[in-house]
Amino acid sequence: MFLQKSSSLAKNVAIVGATGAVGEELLRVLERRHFPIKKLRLLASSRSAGRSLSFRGQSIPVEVLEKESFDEIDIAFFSAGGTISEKHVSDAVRAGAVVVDNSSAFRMDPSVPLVIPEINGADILTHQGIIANPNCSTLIALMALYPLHQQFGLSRVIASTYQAVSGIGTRGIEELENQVVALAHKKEVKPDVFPYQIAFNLLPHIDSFLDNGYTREEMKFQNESQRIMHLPNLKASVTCVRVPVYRAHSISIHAEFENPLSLAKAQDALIAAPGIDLIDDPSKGLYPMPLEVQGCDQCHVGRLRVDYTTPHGLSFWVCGDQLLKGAALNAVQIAELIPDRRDIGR
Ligand code: 25A
Repeated sequence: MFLQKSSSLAKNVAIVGATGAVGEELLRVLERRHFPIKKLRLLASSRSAGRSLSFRGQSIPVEVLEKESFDEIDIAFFSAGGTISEKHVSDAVRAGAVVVDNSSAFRMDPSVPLVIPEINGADILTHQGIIANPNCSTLIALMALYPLHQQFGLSRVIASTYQAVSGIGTRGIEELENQVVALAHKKEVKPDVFPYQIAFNLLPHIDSFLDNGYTREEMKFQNESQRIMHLPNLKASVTCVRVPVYRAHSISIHAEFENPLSLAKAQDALIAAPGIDLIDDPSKGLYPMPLEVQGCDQCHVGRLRVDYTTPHGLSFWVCGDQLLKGAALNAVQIAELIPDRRDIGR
């Protein structure tokens, strides 16, 4: 269900991890969507001491994150990773802020809504101080899966992800850049952030391995999809792969549905859905690609075809900018829907 934007009362906003890949993108998204801000506080670790970031033509100093950083803050975006969220989100909530958390720390907490505004925006109304932003590859995949589910009733998903290095922040982007330059100069590379060389390679390993042979990242797809689409029985078997792409994720999806479907109906459902563009004319060489979707708010869907190996199956390919819809844009869209305190009598 789509919620209306909340009123345009100006808010005091904090960004934790403001100097990171998502933090800097948050600043740009807040600026271009004219998010009503009274005071903006930028927070990071002591590594960023002395830095300033530009927002709406002003230079704003970065402060070191402390327990007291959230006094008078209405909305706090957390984009510094799970460990920082686990440690500091409670400080922000205690100070009266509503937290939009980009990490995985609270995503499976039943008291915390996990939200993609185009899919389950109304869940925001149940928040108790924290709203979680979903995993980036799950989020991008669901932008296409959900309108198809509404039309045909989703029952099972098999997917492979092609995840950009930006998914682990600025250090991932720097590592790919450094390795490409080193290899171009015939120098040896030493992996630091990723377990193996990422340049000119593929790593079928994101997050840690579980007893069932899947990685944590792979299980997030099923677990988070169930919560977001309110489909507790949905099954998903996923392989997550890190690829040497800078900032857009791609997902190859085979989806099975309960009801009969046709290609034309599936195309119509995707064309009518918010937040996605159908780019699908292979005869003209038109299909989504991570380089093309970079910098776009919309996710791109294409290579749509009926899966002839199973009844009621569709195969397709989705690309989305991981730092935008996969993180900063979705977080700001959530913040735009948070009711003002006076509206909910806090
Ligand atoms: O735990 P997770 O969920 O796996 O997340 C791990 C990291 O992935 C990024 C983000 O890294 C996060 O820290 N990330 C998380 N979700 C993401 C998503 N959806 C995502 N990236 C993409 N998509 P990042 O480098 O992009 O941003 C880190 C921000 O957090 C601030 N920070 C770190 N520790 C902090 C802290 N803030 C407060 N207290 C702390 N203890 C960090 O600020 C940055 O803003 P900074 O001042 O520490 O960082 C300035 C530069 O230093 C580099 N850096 C970051 N961590 C380290 C580091 N250098 C060396 N060692 C480190 N451990 C960054 O490159 C940054 O530019």
